[in-house]
Amino acid sequence: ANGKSTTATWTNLHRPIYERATRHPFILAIREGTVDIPAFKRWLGQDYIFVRDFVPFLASVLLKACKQSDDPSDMEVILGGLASLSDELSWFKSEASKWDVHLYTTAPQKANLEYCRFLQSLASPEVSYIVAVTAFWAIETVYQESFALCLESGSETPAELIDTCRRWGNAGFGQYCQSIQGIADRCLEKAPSDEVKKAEEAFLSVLSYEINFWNMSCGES
Ligand code: HMH
Repeated sequence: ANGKSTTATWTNLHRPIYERATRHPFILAIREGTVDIPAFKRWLGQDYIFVRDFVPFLASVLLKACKQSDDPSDMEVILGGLASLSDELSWFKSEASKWDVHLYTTAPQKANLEYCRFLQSLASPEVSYIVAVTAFWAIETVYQESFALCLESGSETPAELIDTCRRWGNAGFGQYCQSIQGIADRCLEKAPSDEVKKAEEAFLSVLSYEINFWNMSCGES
């Protein structure tokens, strides 16, 4: 061992793709105050659909934790995350009405459907807790890092987008991501090498789905 956690090692090893996911042109445009508002509205409508599908995924992670985790505090972290999605869905509804985005008539685009299908595949009982919790960590961390960037001093994020950036960029959400990372690293340390390999592949898949999701919001597809 090199003294570094597995997730930290992967983030370094796969730095270029990690940065494409966490410093995407869409996020950089928010940070620079040059974001295209129709693109932001497209992201909002699509992300609501994504978060709705994220609920059963996270429920499946919770179920795996209850059955496979050796640490009872894992369940509490995951349950807290699941519970907060209720408030998040309400937030999407009020934000959408502010921007005049019609959530119920928004159709999921291809990149979103593909990402949601990936989440569904991870929810299968055949997928281990280690793989699922690693994907969960990556999904939340991409948003945390991305939106935290828009709140850093020197950023020129438009006032009407600050609330969105705070939702995922705030310090509490950062702590939550670190808790999930701690869970993933603890599990990965004890996992057989084929499971570690699968978890690394899931991490890379999440990064690539996140990049496609941002591209979709930018209007590339
Ligand atoms: C696409 N990835 C996407 N949407 C989100 N809301 C998150 C991650 C964070 O939960």
